[in-house]
Amino acid sequence: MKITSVEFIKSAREPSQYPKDSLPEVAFAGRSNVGKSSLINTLVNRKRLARTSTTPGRTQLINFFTVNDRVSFVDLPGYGYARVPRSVKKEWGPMVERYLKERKNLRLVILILDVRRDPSEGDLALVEWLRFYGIDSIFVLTKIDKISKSQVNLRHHKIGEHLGVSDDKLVCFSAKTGYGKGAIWKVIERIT
Ligand SMILES: Nc1nc2c(ncn2[C@@H]2O[C@H](COP(=O)(O)OP(=O)(O)O)[C@@H](O)[C@H]2O)c(=O)[nH]1
Ligand SMILES: [Mg+2]
Repeated sequence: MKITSVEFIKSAREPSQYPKDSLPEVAFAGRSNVGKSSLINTLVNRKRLARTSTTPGRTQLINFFTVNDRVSFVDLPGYGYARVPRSVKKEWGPMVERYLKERKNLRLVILILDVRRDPSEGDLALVEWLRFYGIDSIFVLTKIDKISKSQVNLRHHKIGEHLGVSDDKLVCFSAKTGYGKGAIWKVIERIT
């Protein structure tokens, strides 16, 4: 998709604060510091739309963006960062689950994983919710520039098995090289 406009709409904690529009929504989820902001920025060709890594784990709100007045990107709060206060951690689960459960606009969840790491507890909790609520999803294995091609292939296979998802749901990506950007847009375009 050729990007003509990207607009930050608002931050929200609960459904009454979500935008009132009916644009199809793609939500991005992942452990803090996994590269979620970098992925969003790469997809929309912006350097600093979604804030990259200042204090990981601090974004604890749901952030809504509109792309080309045609699709909304939703940046869900990251999880699993040790230095986040307990009160904030406790809020994460209900806030995210409620969004997944109640948001009518939601069409696709993109769960981002570090290609070098095994899925965390938070990742697995999300996978459970996605299955339970029957939400369409794909999994992006990011930071592939950090390991060799043969290692990427091994990890791709291993993570697929761990999550119990088929290969076509796992997309390799690098924010550094842009690899995988086209494949992810293809999936997004299908739902817009
Ligand atoms: N080498 C490499 N570094 C990345 C990639 N994606 C993100 N990073 C780095 O990982 C750190 C966390 O990225 P960020 O996008 O802020 O993660 P977030 O907390 O999930 O939003 C930053 O230092 C990024 O520059 C990638 O594909 N390759
Ligand atoms: Mg971020």
